Amino acid sequence: MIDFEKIRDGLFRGDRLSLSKAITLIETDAPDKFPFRNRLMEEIESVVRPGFRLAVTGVPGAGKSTLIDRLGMHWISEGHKVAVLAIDPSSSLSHGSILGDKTRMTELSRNPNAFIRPSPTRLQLGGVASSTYETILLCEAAGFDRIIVETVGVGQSETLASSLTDACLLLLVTGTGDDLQGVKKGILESADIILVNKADGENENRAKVFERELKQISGLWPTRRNGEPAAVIRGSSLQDESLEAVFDKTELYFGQIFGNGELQRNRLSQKIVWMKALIRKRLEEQLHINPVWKNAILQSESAVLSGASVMQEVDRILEKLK
Ligand SMILES: Nc1nc2c(ncn2[C@@H]2O[C@H](COP(=O)(O)OP(=O)(O)OP(=O)(O)O)[C@@H](O)[C@H]2O)c(=O)[nH]1
Ligand SMILES: [Mg+2]
Repeated sequence: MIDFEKIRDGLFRGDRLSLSKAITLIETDAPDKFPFRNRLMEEIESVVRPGFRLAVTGVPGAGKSTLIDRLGMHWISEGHKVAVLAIDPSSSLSHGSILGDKTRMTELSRNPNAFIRPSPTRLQLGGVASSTYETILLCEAAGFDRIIVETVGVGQSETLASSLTDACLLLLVTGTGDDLQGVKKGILESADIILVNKADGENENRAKVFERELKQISGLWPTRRNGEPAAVIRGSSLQDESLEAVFDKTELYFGQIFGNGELQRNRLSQKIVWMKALIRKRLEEQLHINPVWKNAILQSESAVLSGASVMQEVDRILEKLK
């Protein structure tokens, strides 16, 4: 049985175990827990806490987790509380939490002001979007004011990342197919800050060239929410001082979009995305739990097995639901 009050009160106190339980609750697929899940989100929805949400994206192995470890520790040193969520659209195919297994956030994972949650494994991409959005709200309600979403930069995940966060930091690495021909245009153009990462050792010179090339073309892309082209920088997680530029640019970007109202506007449109995702999710759930719908579908199943038209049965069911 769920001790709802205990989870909720613990969450508002900033207790990490309660936060974990709350996230597990919103990811539940057990119908008897749906009323608790819905009540929790109703109570959380109106809680507005100041904070920033950053997506960190890049191909597998680009150095996302390593960088997040450094960035997270930097933010904590400035007095913030940091939550890191991983979403991995490919894991819904392999049914494994790829990012979760490989987390390289050794310092952050030991820090009491950090909370790290690997990607949900069972959910489909659509479900991942709404549950990650809800997880962000839960983390903020628990007092985490800097949220980082780590996501692999393939296919749909950039759109997903921008529908969940305020800014997108893209990591590129030379010599891994991440040259100007190799990176998809859409991925480049959806980034607010581009970091040419692993600019160290043998890679250093190539990274400099790549940074220059990116700077030359970034002015041709649509401007970002701060009214400027994407910022292009280079750095290495092995050299702390080179990450100052990442820290500064991120802070600057947050300040700019907060100041010009774009952050607030973007969050409002995210609410609409969330609402639509929830409508789809709740309708789908109703198909499985509402006795009237379940029966109607069962009846149509046997009708089709006895030769009735699928199209007519679907129309008949939808008619009933009007
Ligand atoms: N030389 C160098 N290696 C780095 C740097 N950052 C990360 N690495 C190494 O690159 C490898 C991958 O780093 P991760 O941080 O796990 O990369 P990731 O992007 O989170 O990988 P996935 O979660 O699997 O997508 C590790 O062996 C890191 O030690 C860097 O700045 N320079
Ligand atoms: Mg990682």
